[in-house]
Amino acid sequence: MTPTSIPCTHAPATVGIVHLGLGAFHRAHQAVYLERNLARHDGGPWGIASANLRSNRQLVELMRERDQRYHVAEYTDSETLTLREVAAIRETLYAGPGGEDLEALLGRMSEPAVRIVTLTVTEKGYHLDPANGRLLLDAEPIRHDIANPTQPRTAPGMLVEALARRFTANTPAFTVLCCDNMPDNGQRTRRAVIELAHQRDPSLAAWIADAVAFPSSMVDRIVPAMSDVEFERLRTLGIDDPAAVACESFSQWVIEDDFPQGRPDWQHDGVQMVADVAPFEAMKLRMLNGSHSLLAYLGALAGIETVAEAVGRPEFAALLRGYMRREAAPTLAMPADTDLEAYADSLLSRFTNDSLRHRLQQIAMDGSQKLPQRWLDGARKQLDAGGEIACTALGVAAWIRYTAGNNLAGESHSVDDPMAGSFAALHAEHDKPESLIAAFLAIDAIFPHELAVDARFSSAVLDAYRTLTERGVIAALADLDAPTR
Ligand code: CS2
Repeated sequence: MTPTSIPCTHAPATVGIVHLGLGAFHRAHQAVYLERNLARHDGGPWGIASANLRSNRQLVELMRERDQRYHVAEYTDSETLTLREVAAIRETLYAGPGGEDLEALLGRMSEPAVRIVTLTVTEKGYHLDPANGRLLLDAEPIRHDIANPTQPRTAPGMLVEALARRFTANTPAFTVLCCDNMPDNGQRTRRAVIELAHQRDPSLAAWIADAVAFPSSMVDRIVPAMSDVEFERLRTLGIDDPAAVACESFSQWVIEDDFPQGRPDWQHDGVQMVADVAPFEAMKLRMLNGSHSLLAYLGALAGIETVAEAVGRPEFAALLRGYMRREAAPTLAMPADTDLEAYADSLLSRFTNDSLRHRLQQIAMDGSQKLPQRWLDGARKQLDAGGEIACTALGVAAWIRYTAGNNLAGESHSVDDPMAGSFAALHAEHDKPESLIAAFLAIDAIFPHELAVDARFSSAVLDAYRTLTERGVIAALADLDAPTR
């Protein structure tokens, strides 16, 4: 394989954006768009200061040691690779437990030159009730931030403290750009910040409501967690970079154009700046992420490890085609020029990219936070319209079975979810499928009441659960009416 290399040659940028959540996704997505922007302008005012809030001090240190430069390996397939050097992140900070940089981070967020704060803190980082989007005022980290507003631990707490400082200093507000996979992610972030600010000072909450823009965005790029195998592969290509990230070559970013304090001219860097992100967000969440979660739980129960391995099996590819065509696409209201069939085909082809070794276990994480927007919003729409929900119900059944902590062959896996403890308790308490399914569907932080009490939904989930546990994944997939097979 001969990679195409894109070195970084632009002048250093000054910091105009603070990012919360210095994970692999941020480094392979937003930072790459900014890198293109800085390359076009030979630097400029939109460099990024990027902070980790919960873990991974080591990455912050690695980035510092390497003068904040790292590589992004973009795979089209196992033969085609672009190696890009990125220097858009100008500063890295660690504000997690024992985080010595919290004050430096809040200081940065208070500077007039910082006009945008972007976030990738995952769904659970907002501490919202997944079903209704309200701030969980009783969650321990939020209680901490209410009691210690100037020493916040959560992303909403940091936004509120930084905005409070700007309010007091009469500095114009920054724009908050959420880049996590949630519907109406701008509105959700806004609500979290305003509800938290209200606990502290209603006049601060009123100022935020009035002065701060929270545009929504849809982000898309498959960026698996880095593995030793991938680091080794990059070493054989001459890239010995412990801060490197590998991803697919595809990338998409759709942003609601609402930046009262200005923004980079992203429209020239491949970003779609639009008036309304909602249709794109729903399309991506239900089609791409919804398919991912189907593969994650059904694949894991069948003992499959990666996305490419799963879609390489005809019955899983048929599942995704059937789900996207019959259950996800009918719930979407897209601009006229969107071709959902072509979108579904492109997703299937992206999933077959076996260079990525995208592990199902990674996608299976945090199901409680993901199910509502990936499957349940669509299922409600389908039921209202008299549409099909068989694949979705099978997914829900597989997720419930997955949360027991082992697959159908009895091999154990860890259940990484903020609600894992409650799931384990439900499995211990209910040994009959009827009562187990009823107990799970009664979790109102995940399942909206109308759906939980809809007999068409609950009986489909129960039937699918029985088929899965009595006859296995392949039989359950064969039972789906999948005419496209
Ligand atoms: C995945 C996403 O881990 C997951 O839940 O579905 O991270 C997915 O790879 C990205 O949203 C793709 O843009």
